[in-house]
Amino acid sequence: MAGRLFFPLLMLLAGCSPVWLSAQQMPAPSDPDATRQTRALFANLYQLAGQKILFGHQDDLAYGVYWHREPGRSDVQETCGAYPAVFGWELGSRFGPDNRTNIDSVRFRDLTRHIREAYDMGGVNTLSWHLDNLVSGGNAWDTSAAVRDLLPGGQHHRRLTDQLDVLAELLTGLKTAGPFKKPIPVIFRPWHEHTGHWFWWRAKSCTPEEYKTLYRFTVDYLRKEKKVHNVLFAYSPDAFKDSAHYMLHYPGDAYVDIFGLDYYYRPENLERIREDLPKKLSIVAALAAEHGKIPAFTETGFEAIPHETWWTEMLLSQVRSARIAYLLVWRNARNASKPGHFYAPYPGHISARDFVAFSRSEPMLFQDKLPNLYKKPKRVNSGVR
Ligand code: BMA
Repeated sequence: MAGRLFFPLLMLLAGCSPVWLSAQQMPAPSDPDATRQTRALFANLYQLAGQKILFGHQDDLAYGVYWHREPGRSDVQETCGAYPAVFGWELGSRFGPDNRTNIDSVRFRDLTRHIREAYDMGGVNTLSWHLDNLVSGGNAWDTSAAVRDLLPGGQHHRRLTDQLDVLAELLTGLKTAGPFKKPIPVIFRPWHEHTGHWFWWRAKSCTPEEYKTLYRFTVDYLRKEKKVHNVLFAYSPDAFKDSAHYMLHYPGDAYVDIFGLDYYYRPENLERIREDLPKKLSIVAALAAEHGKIPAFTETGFEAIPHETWWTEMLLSQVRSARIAYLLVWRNARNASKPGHFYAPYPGHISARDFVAFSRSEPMLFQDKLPNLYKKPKRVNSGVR
């Protein structure tokens, strides 16, 4: 007991105050029925934010710039010797009886296998959803109005529940190997980047109330109708002006676990992002703290990484003091399918050496050094570095 009090006291005096939280004070997932491992994942990510930053990569195990479907391969691992700690996967474009692959040609059966592999490695899985415009029949980038018609009472509501039915099956089917077959926890990030102008659920194509209803309906349907309890939900706007703008479409504390941000580096924004990114991440972290949620940099990257030292001199220097649990860079599309569309290096790439330094830098955490994220932490601090 004396030791437990002494250490925090010492840290306080040293000016770096990890405030230990009791079980009652510890924020919990938004789902009161979340599985034990999902609760543990929430607690661990909550506590890690501000101490370490987990590195994530979209589709890491499925393909790389120069390979496709080769077990054990990963551009990240082959470049720096460690797999990512967070694995992003995509669900779009639309589930259907004849559709066995997602929008990026990953077979659903491979996707669920990779989720299991990532879990077995101790990693975190996060799912994005570039769902087709279910009203027009176009893809996710068809911005014609659709949200209202898909809500309860809307003329195409059924099209949404049909998709959610398949998604629920996929989510409840994610089970650990071995005799106990426990549900594998995942982060689900629906209706992302709504402050951008490119998806049909964008701010311009529906009202804030309609967006919130869409988000809440998605969560409620999965939880209440389909008994899905292995999911943490992420809210991830793209660019935003200020806290009020960030919160304008927020569905509420009962629906969200992770406060995210999607923000990319582009040749034309390098000057602006230098100051803007730390500011935005600190707003996200402050709001997350206020609401007892996990702050994260849910999508980022610099397409083709055209600067040799981008990882340490730009990305790391701009996130190093941010309180975020993880950051995720986007996919490494195969050169044969979409040349130049990659966000992590591969061996021989001009930024490979710098990526190694980044991977070994103090705040970054890759799969090889992960603590057990699926076991309740013994004691939880507030995540102050
Ligand atoms: C986009 C691009 C597309 C891809 C989509 C969904 O950012 O990478 O090529 O189909 O994400 O993963």
